[in-house]
This record gives sequence, structure tokens and C-alpha cells, in this order.
Amino acid sequence: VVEAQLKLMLNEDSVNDQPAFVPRVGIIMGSDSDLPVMKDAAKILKEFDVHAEVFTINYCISFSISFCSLPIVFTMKYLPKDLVMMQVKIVSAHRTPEMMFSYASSARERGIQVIIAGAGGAAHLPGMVAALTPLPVIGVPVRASTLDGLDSLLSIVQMPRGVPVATVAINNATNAGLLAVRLLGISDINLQARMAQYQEDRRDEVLVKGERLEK
Ligand code: RP5
Repeated sequence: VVEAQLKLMLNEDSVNDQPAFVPRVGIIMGSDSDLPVMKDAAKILKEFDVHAEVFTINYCISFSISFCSLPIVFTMKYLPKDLVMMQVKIVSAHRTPEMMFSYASSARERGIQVIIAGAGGAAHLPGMVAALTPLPVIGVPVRASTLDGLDSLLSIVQMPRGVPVATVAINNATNAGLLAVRLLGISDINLQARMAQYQEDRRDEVLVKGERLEK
């Protein structure tokens, strides 16, 4: 379901369209082939109620007329303004450099607070975005080529002094989502409390597994 929703979001035309909400987190990736990895960041953000920008509700009604069945599908887009705080887009450093420039240089004034950028291979997207914005940028090295993601990792982590990218492990978009929540938590006490609870839950999981093993 998350993947389907993300695919819908990725179909937007322009990064400069004024949306009817202010996203706090921007998730961008070099290609839709990065989506299977990058969707984990969106999943984490959803878990913390940092919602995605498009909620699609499908209503399907089937009419049966004697010999045939006629299904009619209604689609409704629901945008709860106070909840919608995440935006997902394809922005490629190499294939759409102008879009990358415009996205990154306008991100702060559009209200974005954290950018998660994923890319594979010669993964210049997170570094270039970090060069164009004062916002914190979290880089996700995507395993995309025969070099097993080491190329992506080194491209993202080896930034020159002065232009930081917080780099997570190869394909670990989950940690990118969690780091974004921690950054937002600096000025959002509720989110920070939920992060503390998340950590306690993870700890309890390990303890329960340990107890089971001992038995
Ligand atoms: C990068 O090249 C993308 O971030 C992706 O990881 C990789 C391959 O892209 P596709 O050829 O699948 O579009 O720019």
C-alpha cells in the first residue's frame, strides 16, 4: 500500500508546484528504481505520524445487470493539512540537474526541514543537494550496480570539508527515516518522546528474544 501511494506521489510534474500543505521532510531519489529501498524511510515517517502528502481512497462499486457485471471505481484524494508533512519525489543529479538545483535551493523557503536523498552508483544527489541548501541532508547509498553499493556509499560519505551529508548504511533507508525523526524531535517534544518510546520498544523486543532463547 505504501509503495502504491508513493508511486502516485512520484507522478507529480514539477517540484515548484505550490502544494496545499507544508511538508517538513523531503524524500528524494535519483530514479524510481530506488523506490523499493527508499520506501522504508517513508514507512518509518508514517509510523511516527509524519504523513505522506497524498492519501488515496478507492471506492469500488459493482453493478450486476442480469448478464454482465460492471465495476465502477471512485478515487478520492484526501489532504488533511495539519497532518501532511512529507513529500516524495524523483530528482536526479545527472538526468534532471536543473530540477535538482531548483528543488534544493528552494527547499528551505518551502518549509522543508530535513531532506533524505537516496541514490545509487555515482551517487552525487545527496552531496549536490547539501551544497545547495543549509538544511540537514541524510544520504542513503542505494545498492544499484555491480559494485554492490560500495560505489554509492563512497560517493555519498566522502564529502569535502564544509559540506556535510549524514550518511546511513547501504540500503538502510529505515535509519534515514529514524534520523529525520530525531532531527525533527529537537524542536518537537512529542516526536522526541515517541522516539524514546520506539527505543524502549526495540530494547524490550531484544530482551524478550533473549528470555525465549534462555528457556
Ligand atoms: C542512479 O542510478 C539512481 O539513483 C539509481 O540508483 C541508479 C540507476 O538508475 P536507473 O538506471 O535504474 O534509472 O542515478
